[in-house]
Order: sequence, then C-alpha cells, then structure tokens
Amino acid sequence: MRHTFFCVDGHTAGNPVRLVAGGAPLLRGASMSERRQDFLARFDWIRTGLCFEPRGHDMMSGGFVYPPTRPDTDAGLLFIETSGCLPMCGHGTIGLVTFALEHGLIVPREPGRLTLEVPAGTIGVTYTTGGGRVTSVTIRNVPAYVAATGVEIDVPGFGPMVVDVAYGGNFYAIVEPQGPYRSLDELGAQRILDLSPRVRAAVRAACHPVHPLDVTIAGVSHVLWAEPGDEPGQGRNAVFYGDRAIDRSPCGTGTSARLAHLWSRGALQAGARFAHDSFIRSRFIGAIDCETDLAGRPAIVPLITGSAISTGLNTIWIDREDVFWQGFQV
Ligand code: PYC
Repeated sequence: MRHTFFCVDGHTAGNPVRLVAGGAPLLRGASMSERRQDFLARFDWIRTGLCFEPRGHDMMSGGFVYPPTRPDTDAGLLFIETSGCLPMCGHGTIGLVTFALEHGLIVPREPGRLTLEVPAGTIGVTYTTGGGRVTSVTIRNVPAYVAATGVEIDVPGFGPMVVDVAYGGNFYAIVEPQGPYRSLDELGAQRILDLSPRVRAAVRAACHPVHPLDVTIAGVSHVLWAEPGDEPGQGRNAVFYGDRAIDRSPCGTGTSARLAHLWSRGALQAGARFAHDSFIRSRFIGAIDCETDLAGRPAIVPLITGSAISTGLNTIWIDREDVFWQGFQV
C-alpha cells in the first residue's frame, strides 16, 4: 500500500521545514494537544517515515496545518520532527506559516495576523509580505518560564556541570560556559553532539518538569548550549534535539526559554530585544512582550521574529512494500 504526501520543503534560518500540504491524517481530539496524542498513538509512522532516513535526515522537521478546533482561531499546527511530535516549534511555525500562506492553505481572517492553535496552547502570529512572498513572521509564543535552577549533574567525559531548566514551548536544559566549555566554536559540533545526550540523560535523572496546565508536556527534551554575545542584547546558541541534531536555526522555543532565563535573573527587561544567533550564525530576533503569571509561576510572553524560504515541492511516497517505510536511524 502506497501513501502519498504532497509537501512544500524549505528552511527557516537554515533548519529544514517540511510542510505536509496533502496527505495529513484525520485526527480525533477537541484541542491540538489531544490531536497530538491521537497522532502519536495511531500515525507516528508518518513522522518517522517523513523525517528519518531515507526520506529525511537527522535534522528533519515539519508539520501539518489542520482546521481550527475553536471559532476564534485561524488554524491548528501539528509539528513532526526526528525528536518526536513537539508541543511547540518556533522555526517550524515560521516555516509552516510562510509556506501555508504562500500556497493559500491558510486564509487569514485579518490580513497580516493569525491566531493559531498548537499543542502547547494558543499563539499569535503577525507577518509581512512582499513580491508574493511572506518576508517575515513574528510569533507571540506561549508563556515561557524557568522551571529549575542550579541543577547539579555529573556528565561523563565532561565532569561536574550546573544547568538551569527553562520552558519556551519545550523544556530546555540551559548550559552556560563552565569547566571545559568555554565557547561554542572551541567545543565544536562533534563534542556538542557527543555530550548533549549525556547532559539530557543526567538532567532527566535529576529533575522532571511538568507543565502546570498540560501534564502531557513534561521532561527535558532539548539541550541549549548558551554563549554570551559580543554586545549586550545578543547571544548565540547550539540547540541539541533528537538523537543527533544541532538546530541550524536559533530555535524559537529555545530562544523563548533563554529569554525567560535571562529575564528571571534581571539580565533582560520586559520590552527588551535580544538578537539570538544559531550555531551556523543565522539569526532570530527575540523580545519580551510582557510579564505574566503561569499558574502562579512568574513568566514572560516571548516574541520571536524570523523568516523562511521554500526550496521546492516534494511528492513523497511511503510504500509499505519498502522495508524502510517507517524510516530508520543508524
Ligand atoms: O525552533 O522551536 C524550535 C525548534 C525546536 C526544535 C528544533 N527547533
């Protein structure tokens, strides 16, 4: 049996985004969080088939646009990545929104503005256009907050390490320079890929954050190696996700977590702008829209601005006769 998926492929700040424009499964659920659970239970083979080799690669990510579940929103987004079906993905949102608008898959109720449902909650989007293209997307993300500070772990091959844990749509272990980690370039991609699974495993053994409004969002999934910028209001990161990926973009949910992290220590104020560069030096502009309260926790509402570009249309088959129909990882 052959399943056909009509995709728009592209990237946001260098990280891949595969919008599945045709072939999405019908999902059950009264919210995108419930639809995510249904997708994971019944259709995860679509994610692995489209994201893993031989149809994808270690960094592959993307998603689907669904009809909204509520009358006050424009659409729902579901994210698929090598790392799973994330509650929220910033670079994914920028890419999915760009490609969906450019191909008429989302018709905004108000030009330049969208309200979208994602598994992590409701997000706002504003965008600009020019020459028939979407030129820039700003996400008003779900509230971000710091879940734990000063978590002491021992990382094989590195030694003692102290990390903080912050939420920006996913839970991040934030590693700042310490011990043998002096800068991203000195540490290098290979060592980041070697150390990050160990950091994540050690943090998971030490703490298990659970989102106060949705228990299906739990546990540290990503590691953000933070590097202070050369000037105030700027920084760089390497975000590790899945089993082998360093985000090529500055990571929207990671940037949101970092904004909350810096704000919690008084290093950024509400209204402040923060230019966040990725490992490959592509850039998102982050900002703190306002302070808020998330079920009794001090939190912020992050703004993330970036842009995406499509690289082509891709009709992909997942054929059950293919021994690798569900994809593979080595
Ligand atoms: O941009 O939020 C993001 C993201 C999550 C994983 C990779 N990128």
